[in-house]
Amino acid sequence: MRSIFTLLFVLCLLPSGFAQTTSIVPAPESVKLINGKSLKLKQIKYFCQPDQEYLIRNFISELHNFGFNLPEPKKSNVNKANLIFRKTDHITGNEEYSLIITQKEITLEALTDAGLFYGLQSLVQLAVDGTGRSGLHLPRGTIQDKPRFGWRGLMLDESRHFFGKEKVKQLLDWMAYYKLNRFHWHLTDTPGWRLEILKYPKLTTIGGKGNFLDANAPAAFYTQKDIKEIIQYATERFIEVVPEIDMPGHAAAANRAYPEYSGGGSEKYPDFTFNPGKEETYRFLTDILKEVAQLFPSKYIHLGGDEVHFGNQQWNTNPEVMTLMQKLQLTNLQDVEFYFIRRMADSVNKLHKTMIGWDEIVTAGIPANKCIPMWWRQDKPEQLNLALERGYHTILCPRIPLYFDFVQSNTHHSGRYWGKEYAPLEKILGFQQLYNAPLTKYPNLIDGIQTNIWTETIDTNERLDFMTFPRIAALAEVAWGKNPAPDYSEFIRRLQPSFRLYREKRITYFDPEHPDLTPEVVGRTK
Ligand code: TNX
Repeated sequence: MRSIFTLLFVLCLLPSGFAQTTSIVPAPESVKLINGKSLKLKQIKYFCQPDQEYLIRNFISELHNFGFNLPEPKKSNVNKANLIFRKTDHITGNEEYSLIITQKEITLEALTDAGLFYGLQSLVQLAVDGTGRSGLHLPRGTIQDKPRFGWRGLMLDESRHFFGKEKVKQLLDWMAYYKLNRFHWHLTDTPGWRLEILKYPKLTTIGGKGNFLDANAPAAFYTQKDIKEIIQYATERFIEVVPEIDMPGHAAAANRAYPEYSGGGSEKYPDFTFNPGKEETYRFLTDILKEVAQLFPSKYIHLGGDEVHFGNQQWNTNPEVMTLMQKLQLTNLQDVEFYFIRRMADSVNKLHKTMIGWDEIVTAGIPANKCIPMWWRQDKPEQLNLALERGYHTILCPRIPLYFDFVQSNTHHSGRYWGKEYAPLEKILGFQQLYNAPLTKYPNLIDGIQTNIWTETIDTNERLDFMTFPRIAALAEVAWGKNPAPDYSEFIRRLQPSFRLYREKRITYFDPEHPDLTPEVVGRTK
């Protein structure tokens, strides 16, 4: 029945001709618009199941947030409604939706609430691009849409600098606007431990002090209550929050609080590691992970595992590590590192979660179904190949072009370069070309892509904005969209409504078309 209606509808469209494009970012899979009169709504009259009314409420509050003037939405019967939700199993993808806008009403169909949510996000974007803010002006037509990748992530490092709840919520709002769905939260590292652990309060009272630029900054961290609030906020936006507790390296903040578990460091990175030779270390860390597992509903816990060689030299002379090596016949420090990681992966498993780690873990000997590596070292393609050959589901977050602490224009001086390489918008849009070989050879193992926003050089909200916007939109374009080569100037055209919103919301974004109008927001250095 439905397909006959769809067919009739499509036939009706034909004579009037199509305008194919909207400004939606990321670009939907298929858009067919009809020229001519748009749909104008002064008030939303909705028809949906009671357990989906929250979606309408959130939709309206998002529109209010963007300055739309709309009265309270009204529940109606299906004949009088102008916004109709239908859950249907004709649609099979978890995040897929179909949107039909006629002269009278909007019909939104999806299999899941997530799909309905993404359909509403597209509506918000259409409204933002329409005329005025009193009521909604929407073009007529149909949109069929589903994401390319299931994992569309953004990582924020709040150890180097702490931004706090309000900024995180704002980032989550924008993630939702662009249909990103994983917030990876880097909560522990050398400058500060940012997550309250009830069993070990010194982690935050002592470990929470300081940041990358100022070791004496007052303690800044999230209480467990704050964390629950953020998770709730993210969940309403269909974003999963994945915590990272970095180990055995990047552990100096924890070691300041509980030196008894420190495995030492190097001259440049003092107290960088936990002590892998001590049973008590595993108990300590497992206790921490128990609280983390209870607090975060995500089925993943990220254990880091990166750059251990920066500061594990003291393991060589540590009697406990030497005893461990003898007992287990481990021949070098990397064996010790991997032993540590396997044990902690087991701990995560016993908590009924799956471990994620940086790409160093690929050779640690963890079974393929028990962890997910994130490939970040673009200069080590062999590490990605190993991961895929060994059957690991993998997430791609190569520094070039997905590290937003790298500059986005070669006129910029604050932030990282890799030799002469950096991370401009065009490179992000060209992600498929850059990594075509693994993407085409292992489409079923690459679960998605993500940006990592490391914050050694990002010390203010303004600079965080400057490094994030509009690159976040380009990330979404390649994470959700199926076009293997989005056209740069067409993308810039589609970004115009975003730029308008950024200005209204006082986001200090970088305008790649007018670099002279947006002077570099620089970070302080040590
Ligand atoms: C490498 S990416 C790191 C981080 C730094 C980042 C700066 C990774 C797993 N480790 O600790 O913040 O480079 O770009």
